[in-house]
Amino acid sequence: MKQILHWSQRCLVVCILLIFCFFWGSTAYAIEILMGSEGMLVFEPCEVTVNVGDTVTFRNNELPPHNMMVADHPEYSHSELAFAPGESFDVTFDKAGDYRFQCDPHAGAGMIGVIHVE
Ligand SMILES: [Cu+2]
Repeated sequence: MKQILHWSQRCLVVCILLIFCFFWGSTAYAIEILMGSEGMLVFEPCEVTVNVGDTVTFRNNELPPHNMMVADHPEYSHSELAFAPGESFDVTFDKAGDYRFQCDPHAGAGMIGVIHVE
């Protein structure tokens, strides 16, 4: 019984995060993405829309280390792992497109995202 509660609570948290991702994806304005937010292996928000030339800040939150690798775009990737709390790096997107990215150590846990540059 205790295990069922635990499982359903985890499911609820995941559902809430997915809803947040959906809404933030459509109405992003503050361009900062937290890595490992609220003790979950996620980028938050995990989907943002920015304009060409905008800079996105990736900031360490919890469960480090994290990095940010953009599929097929090493020029936007940050392979170095961030270990320190609050550590951050900036990435400027100078070409339009949809950029899927992941945290290499945690991609298997679902730490992935997408940045739409328009
Ligand atoms: Cu990570």
